Amino acid sequence: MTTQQQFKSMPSMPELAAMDRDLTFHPSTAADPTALTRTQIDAYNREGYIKGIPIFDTAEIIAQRNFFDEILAQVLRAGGSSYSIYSAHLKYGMVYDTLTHPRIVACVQDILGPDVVGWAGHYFCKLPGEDKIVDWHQDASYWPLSPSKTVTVWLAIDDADTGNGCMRFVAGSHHHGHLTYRPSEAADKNVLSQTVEDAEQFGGIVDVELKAGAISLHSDLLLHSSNTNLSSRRRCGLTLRYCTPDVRAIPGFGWGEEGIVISGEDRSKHWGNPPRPARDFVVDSENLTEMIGLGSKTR
Ligand SMILES: O=C(O)CCC(=O)C(=O)O
Repeated sequence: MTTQQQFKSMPSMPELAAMDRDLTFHPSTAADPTALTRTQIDAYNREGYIKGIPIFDTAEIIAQRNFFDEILAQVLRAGGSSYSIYSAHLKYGMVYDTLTHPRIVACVQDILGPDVVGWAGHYFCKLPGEDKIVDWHQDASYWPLSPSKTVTVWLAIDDADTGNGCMRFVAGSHHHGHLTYRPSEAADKNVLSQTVEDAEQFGGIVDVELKAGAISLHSDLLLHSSNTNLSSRRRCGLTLRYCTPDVRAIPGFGWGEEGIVISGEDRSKHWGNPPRPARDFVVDSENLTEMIGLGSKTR
């Protein structure tokens, strides 16, 4: 990766509104699951999520955490925010390896089928005592992708619970299509930019407490959020995003270029399939500012 490396940009709200996107839920039709149970897949289709799947053992998640501690320290030293480490699968070999990790991909294949593109790795790290929230939103609402078939794996780097701002899901809300939102205001203290009001009208709210090393999976149409972290403990999650190769990235924002064909085939060669980055801990200071997207709102 050179200093000329460009990462994807976020479409504005008017640009998103002008896009012709299919934002309806596409249930999993995968047959013969190997990692998940049929009951879990049925729950994903019905509720829009699955939670509490152990992936990494203690030694493995400590290695993940040590790695993240290092890059977070670099980013904070450079003036970045703990939410600004996005497109991380293109920046760090460790994140590429996590995105393509067989135990995680097996769960994703049980939902999406054998052809899988991994298109993002983004850390959402709530520092201790932080008053920011992630307001109620649907991921697909932000993304220049159609149809809405992305599954997010949220990997707990730290233990996540109601005390430090774990994820919250509205069960079944993915069946309501694209929900109306308003632009968030400064008073909302939202890390992102969209706010869906009165989330509870779309279903029951579920706190997604996870032990470090475990994952949840959620549909890109599921309404979700997370509260402040007023505890003295950090809460970091690595979001890994996956879709089937028939999903199209609307041109002009660099999203198609970032997708890795992890398994099966991308017959139309729509996705860029970039190579594994060599870099791990050492980030040269010249391009750190660009890598962490200082000043730009990320998603
Ligand atoms: O980690 C969080 O608090 C929010 C993550 C999120 O919004 C997502 O995974 O789509």
